[in-house]
Amino acid sequence: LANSAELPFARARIGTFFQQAPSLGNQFTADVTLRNYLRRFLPHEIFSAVEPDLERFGKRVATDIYQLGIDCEHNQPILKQFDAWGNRVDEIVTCEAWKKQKEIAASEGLIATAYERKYQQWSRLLQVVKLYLYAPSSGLFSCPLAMTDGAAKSLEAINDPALNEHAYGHLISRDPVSFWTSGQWMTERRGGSDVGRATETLALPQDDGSYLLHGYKWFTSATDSEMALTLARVVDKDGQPTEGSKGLSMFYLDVRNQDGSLNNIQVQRMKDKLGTRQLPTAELLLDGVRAIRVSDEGRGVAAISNMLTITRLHNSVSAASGMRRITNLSKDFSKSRECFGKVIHNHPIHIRVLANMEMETRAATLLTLEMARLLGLADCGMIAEKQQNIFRLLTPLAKLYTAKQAVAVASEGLESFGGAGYLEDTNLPVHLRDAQVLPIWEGTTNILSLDVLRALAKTKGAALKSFHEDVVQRVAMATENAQLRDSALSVQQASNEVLSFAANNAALLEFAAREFAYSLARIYMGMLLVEHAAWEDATPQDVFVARRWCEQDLRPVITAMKNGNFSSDASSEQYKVVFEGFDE
Ligand code: UCC
Ligand code: FAD
Repeated sequence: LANSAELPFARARIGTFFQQAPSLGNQFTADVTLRNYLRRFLPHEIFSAVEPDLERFGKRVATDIYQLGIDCEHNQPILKQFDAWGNRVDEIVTCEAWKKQKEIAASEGLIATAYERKYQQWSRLLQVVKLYLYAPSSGLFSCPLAMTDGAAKSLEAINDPALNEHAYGHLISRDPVSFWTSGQWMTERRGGSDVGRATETLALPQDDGSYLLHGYKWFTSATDSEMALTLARVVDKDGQPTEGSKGLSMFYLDVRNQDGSLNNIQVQRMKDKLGTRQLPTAELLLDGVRAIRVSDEGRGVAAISNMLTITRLHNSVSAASGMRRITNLSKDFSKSRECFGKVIHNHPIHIRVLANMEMETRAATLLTLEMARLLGLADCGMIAEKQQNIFRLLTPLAKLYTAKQAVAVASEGLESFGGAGYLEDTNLPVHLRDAQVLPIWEGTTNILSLDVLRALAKTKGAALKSFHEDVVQRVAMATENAQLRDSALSVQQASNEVLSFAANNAALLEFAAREFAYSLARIYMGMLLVEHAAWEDATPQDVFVARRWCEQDLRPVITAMKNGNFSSDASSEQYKVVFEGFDE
């Protein structure tokens, strides 16, 4: 090059090559699994009626709402504790994008859709589909929506005329001005898992039938909400509370008084979190908060479990849709980035990575949609006892398993971008930081594994029996299909093995609870994938995914259940492994 102006680094200084940022297409039309699930289950006229709205929304979540979500991450909430004159104000300052998300949530009917029941038992599924499209672009506004939905479901069940008028109508409103969100304040300093022992908050009865709450709530997310449901211990006439779970009752409270001042709540500080930084999470001192008891005395845990059922479903929605989002971004990037003379989607091992992400996403999506379908039946009083048992069992299974998948897929997704996946200004690391909360809040993996055992105990084993019958029956048709026969049989076999493990090892189930829960989750997902692949309009890819899942993901189940490493000896051996040399 004779002329220095022609040298690539002379003028541009940094060279001429730039990477192409990944872009998002319509998140509804591109999602074959989601669309086909709806086509498979929804009555044709309902699918036709809702499809245009879902297509429109699928575009929005990839454009204006996506941008708002990014803005929420860049403009995180802060706590303004004092005004310029020294007055304690405890104002949680949120950004415009966060406020806009609230308006969108109302006008898009993200809560209302489930409660208006315009499409009867399908209404819940349609709500969940919109939430699924929305969550990854929501800037974590999905969190207040989860709790709002849980509160709406609880208040709907309580059906108190005064509360219906005062609060329920706001929770299910489509009017952005009147729409409220709710908090769910359970966790205290002494522990978030063992709520029964940890809750110190006292409820002092008042002459008018209300209560004043005194306590300290250690984690409260979406603290900018208008209302909350919480737990506290009613003190008796001698001023004594009842200890343990049976002393807890559930309370409704307004966060603010009518004049806008806080309802004797002090926001002590904001949590400094790894992720979910878009979302205000605070510690609250309750210093005489006026509240209404909305459960029978001592039935607080049972009452708030109805809320947990909904928020745990939302957790699965966020997990599945988070996987969908990072997978879509990774796919797009794989079509532009070149390495070793090829665009990376042409490297077989890279396509295998993407295929694994896609398969995990499909399995999580089917399980989540299935949960929504069952909940829709329950909402409308149409659920059979057997399905109710299955739903009870699937709630912890879906939450715990999809949350773990979401972390793994987000991590793989970041790696698929190489170094760019680690850079904050690509807006990619947030996927991993936000995914990591999914196995922690709404019950950790251990707690939910134990909840699976609770569900079995509560139904005297009927839940597991119903689960097994459902699995066996729903893949039965696929045993007639040459391509799916082996997969169907291996799902049935895995279910048999797990059932027999449970029957023969009752004393060891607590130690084995995680493997037991993972096994059940993988079996149910395997069944759903096989059933989906056996559908008349299934694609060859559906068949491939079902077969791959049954070949690879069921095998560890059978091995773990068969090799009997859950004896009490194994437990004490593992204790020794953990603490070898540690205490010296
Ligand atoms: O983390 C939180 C909010 C985060 C932000 C929102 C995110 C939403 C996701 C959105 C994604 C973007 S709120 C805090 C969440 N905290 C938890 O999940 C608590 C975890 N701990 C547990 O789940 C424990 O298992 C406890 C607290 C339920 C255990 O309490 P107990 O008192 O030891 O439980 P018991 O004695 O076994 O059960 C008491 C009653 C029983 O009813 P009866 O007396 O009729 O037999 C149980 O059957 O409660 C019933 N029960 C349940 N019912 C207990 N768990 C359940 C359940 N899961 N479903 C139905
Ligand atoms: P612990 O209960 O102390 O658990 C510690 C470890 O012990 C865990 O790994 C757990 O699995 C294990 N463990 C406990 N018991 C057992 C057992 N019996 N067997 C085996 N293992 C066990 N809470 C709210 O109420 N409202 C909110 O809005 C809210 N928002 C949150 C937001 C964020 C970002 C986070 C991170 C948390 C939030 N939480 C909220 C709290 C959350 O629900 C709790 O952190 C969670 O339930 C765990 O409680 P903990 O932190 O006290 O852990």
